[in-house]
Amino acid sequence: MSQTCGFVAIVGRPNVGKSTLMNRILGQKISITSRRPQTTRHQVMGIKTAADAQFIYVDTPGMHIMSKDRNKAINRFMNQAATQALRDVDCVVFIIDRTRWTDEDQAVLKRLEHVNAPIILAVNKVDRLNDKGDLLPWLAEVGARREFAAIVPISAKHGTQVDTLEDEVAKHLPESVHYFPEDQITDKSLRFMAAELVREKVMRQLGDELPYQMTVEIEEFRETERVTHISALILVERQGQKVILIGENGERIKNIGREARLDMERVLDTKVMLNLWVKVKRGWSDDERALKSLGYDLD
Ligand SMILES: Nc1nc2c(ncn2[C@@H]2O[C@H](COP(=O)(O)OP(=O)(O)OP(=O)(O)O)[C@@H](O)[C@H]2O)c(=O)[nH]1
Ligand SMILES: [Mg+2]
Repeated sequence: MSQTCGFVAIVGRPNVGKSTLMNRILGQKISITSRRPQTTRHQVMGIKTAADAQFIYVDTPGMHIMSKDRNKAINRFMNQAATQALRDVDCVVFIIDRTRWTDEDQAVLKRLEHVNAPIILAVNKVDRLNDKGDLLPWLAEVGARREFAAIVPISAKHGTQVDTLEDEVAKHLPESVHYFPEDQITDKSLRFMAAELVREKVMRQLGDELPYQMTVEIEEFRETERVTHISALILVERQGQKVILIGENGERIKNIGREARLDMERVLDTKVMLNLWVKVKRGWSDDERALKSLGYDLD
């Protein structure tokens, strides 16, 4: 009996639904999502083993065009992480948002020029298409921009046609033994996932007040028989951001903590005691050494 196994990069500009798609395929939250662009910062693997096929999906940070003031180390790191995922993959899923086509989509397409692996175009968020009649002409138009192995309209959020997309991906998995045990679903540690869940709640609860100048560091992760004790430090760039994050009478940070804890309990399948701290660390997002110590490793 022959087995297949391969790497599948999920790429696209920020906010098109890459992480939502990966979670949908895996059937659980592996990668954090939010309404704001640039939610994902690291490559995150989602591993799905179905009978003889093992799919190793790699969710990536949205590829973005860096404007001058945002040409910070953290942005370089994110673009690099996205580009690296394209090396040696067996298949690429390129996601766009409905019939919108921006300069950033164009830039992603350009980066795919040198990729030899088959590229499947996923036209996402079709549940939000106002006029379904726009779809067919658009598929023809976008399909002329390069050769795609397939074009599949999907809704990652609602699961529409995601199985069709998976079937298309399956065609490109090479014959190979499986790289991961059947029950492994990600390459990330529980510690990493705990930090990401805190970051997700911050991204979701704050409006535009908080730019992308926030990161989370886990200071303690201690599992006892019945409870997991987690202390997380939220690093921001400025005092004003700290004030916003804490909120009036600490209400906001309390909400963030409660939501993060509930998600953690689901992922860890234990009770969680979560402590959150907020600290100002000026310049962390543009300091390569600080980034490295926070787990963002530029090479
Ligand atoms: N209506 C609708 N919304 C979607 C769909 N897929 C994703 N979204 C929403 O789009 C937003 C962005 O989704 P993400 O999965 O975080 O997007 P991403 O491409 O991973 O974004 P970055 O990590 O920032 O590059 C979230 O609010 C999702 O709920 C979809 O099929 N339909
Ligand atoms: Mg993402």
